[in-house]
Amino acid sequence: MRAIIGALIVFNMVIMAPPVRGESGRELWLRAGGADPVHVVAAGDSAAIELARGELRRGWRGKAGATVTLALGAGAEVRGDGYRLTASGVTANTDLGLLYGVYDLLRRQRTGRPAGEGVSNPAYERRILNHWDNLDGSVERGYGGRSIFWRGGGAALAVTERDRELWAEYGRANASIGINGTVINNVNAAPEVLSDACLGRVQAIADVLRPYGIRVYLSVKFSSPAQLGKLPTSDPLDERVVAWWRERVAEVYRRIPDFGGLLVKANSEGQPGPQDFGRTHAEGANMLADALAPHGGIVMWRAFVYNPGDRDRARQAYAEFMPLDGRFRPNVIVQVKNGPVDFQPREPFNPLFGAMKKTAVMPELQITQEYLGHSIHLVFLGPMWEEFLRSDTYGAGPGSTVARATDGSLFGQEHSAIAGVANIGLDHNWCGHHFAQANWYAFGRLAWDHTLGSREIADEWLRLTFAPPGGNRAKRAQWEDEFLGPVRGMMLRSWEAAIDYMMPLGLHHIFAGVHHYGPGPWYAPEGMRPDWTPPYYHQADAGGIGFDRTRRGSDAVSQYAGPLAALFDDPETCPEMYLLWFHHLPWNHKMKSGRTLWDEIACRYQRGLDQVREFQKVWDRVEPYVDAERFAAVQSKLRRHCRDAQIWKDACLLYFQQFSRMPIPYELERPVQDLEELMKIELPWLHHN
Ligand code: GCW
Repeated sequence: MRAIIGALIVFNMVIMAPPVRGESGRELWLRAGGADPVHVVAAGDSAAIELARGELRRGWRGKAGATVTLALGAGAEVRGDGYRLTASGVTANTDLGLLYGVYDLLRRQRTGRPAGEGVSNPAYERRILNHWDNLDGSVERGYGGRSIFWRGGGAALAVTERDRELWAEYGRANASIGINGTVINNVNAAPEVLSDACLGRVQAIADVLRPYGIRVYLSVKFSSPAQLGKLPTSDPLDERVVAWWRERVAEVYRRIPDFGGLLVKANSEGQPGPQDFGRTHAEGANMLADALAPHGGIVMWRAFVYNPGDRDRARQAYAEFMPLDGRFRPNVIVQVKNGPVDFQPREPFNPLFGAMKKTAVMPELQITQEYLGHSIHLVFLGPMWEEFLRSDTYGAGPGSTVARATDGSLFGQEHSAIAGVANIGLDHNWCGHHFAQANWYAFGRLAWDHTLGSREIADEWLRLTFAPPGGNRAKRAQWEDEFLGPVRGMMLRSWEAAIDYMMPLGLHHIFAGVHHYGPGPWYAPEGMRPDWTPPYYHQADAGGIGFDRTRRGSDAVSQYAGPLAALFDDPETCPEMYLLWFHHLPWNHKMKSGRTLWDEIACRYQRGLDQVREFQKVWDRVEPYVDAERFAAVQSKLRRHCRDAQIWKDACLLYFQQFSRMPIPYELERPVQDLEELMKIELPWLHHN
């Protein structure tokens, strides 16, 4: 009897409640699992078409035995690598367009959306990842492991089979979301990247990525002619320098005929640049552009410039670049970070957007969470990018959103592009945090279609990444109610939550140290550049808090188009989310809520922390719907996330209270830590001990 019961129990466990298969996250949003037979009729057999065929066979979930036609000749309505979904399959004007169409078709099947008919065109011509990967394999601001491209010089430059497999996996993931370019080395570039030895590896990477429609680009150091070429100068107007760049560029194209171009960080944070020789950014960029033009390459020239000693860092990119508008070659794109300071949790858009009308300008977003909790905090960046892309610059009147000012539709630039600083490394799940994959995904989707909403993107990503395979309609509905809804809600609130517990109401750059993770509004070591220390940004004193960028202050507001300048200049009309970005206000300033500024700040910190605690509950409740491996990984990250949000709240409130001298509103939780202790904590290193 006992044996029978025992057998029944075992039987039950195996048949009735199979343990949810562990998933490592390696497959990203492209998880395998179940395909129906399909016939593919295709126009040719190029590499992209072969990939498209393979994807259909591997993932078809439409009518079993259906025939899918992939055909060229989609007409003028389809632009670039866009495509049209039809009742019988996909049409496009390029092979790559067919591949993109197939990914869309399969995504629709997997997310339960109708197959749909209609045209989809890319918003930006170039949709590029920027890897801040150093040649030694480390990754600047990387939290997902070491570089997938580099591991050192010399013998370590040799390409292995494993490298090729990895790059192909990477290529496929990117192609599936429409990314078509990658800058494979850090903008803080080593001159050696242009050496023959390194170019061999670059060539191998380009060869692997080509079938996926991904072009390779390189970051270069402006002083390369002197450092690598041993010339006496790197002056962009010196003939020897011009000839040196021409030769190196020609060598790159000899190896990689479809090479994309160069990315340059010049005269920024100590990097060399044309100004070292009394030349302008335009003269420097144009010299490189002329070397690239015969080969069809472009220059992406970064506008991330600021000098120590300047009164307001936020004004500098505009001040330096606006006078150069119209002076750049058509194959130069000025690459501008979304905000005027530096990828802070929230910034207003950089005023160069919409203002530079005679120059191609491309947004640079940061996918890696340098200032948003590294790979520890769960922060979905879709809402931030949505807010940014939809911001109205008024550059050509109302409706001149950042998206339209950069995609070529408003100012008709020859090239359009968007870049995202990658969060990818050798970690098994690529990004360190399972939910950080959603940010890679969201970047690709928005680069293709900047009208997508972050809710739609989160929904899609969750379905692709977490939906259990198969299941009947009722099971699926249950999954949608109990997993999808709550987790999507958590994702959509996560960015605002992070702003609240880190830097609410327009506060920015109050991190301790150079790791940009933990709080440090007090941080100001002797001798450090003031614009690298938080007190420069928050300006807290007995009289109040915030950076005065009004007309009476640094006047950064005047860099925005008329209606916005007026809006931002007045604390009564300035959106509260940017209040302390633009204004220095007394602690008892009356907020829209009726609270004083101090009370409002305190409430925001509390609200942010409360949200993260709520996220822990949301996640614990969905345990039955997630495989054990990913469940545990996210649960443990949330625990640290919560602990550190508490540290943020306590540290900032106790520190600012020294100036406000006002009580923390009595209905809020009291701090649970001492400021003195908090000032000694070194996050995130605490976690690594
Ligand atoms: O955000 C800052 C980072 C630097 C980075 C720099 C840049 C690559 O702290 O690590 O350097 O911006 O964007 O150039």
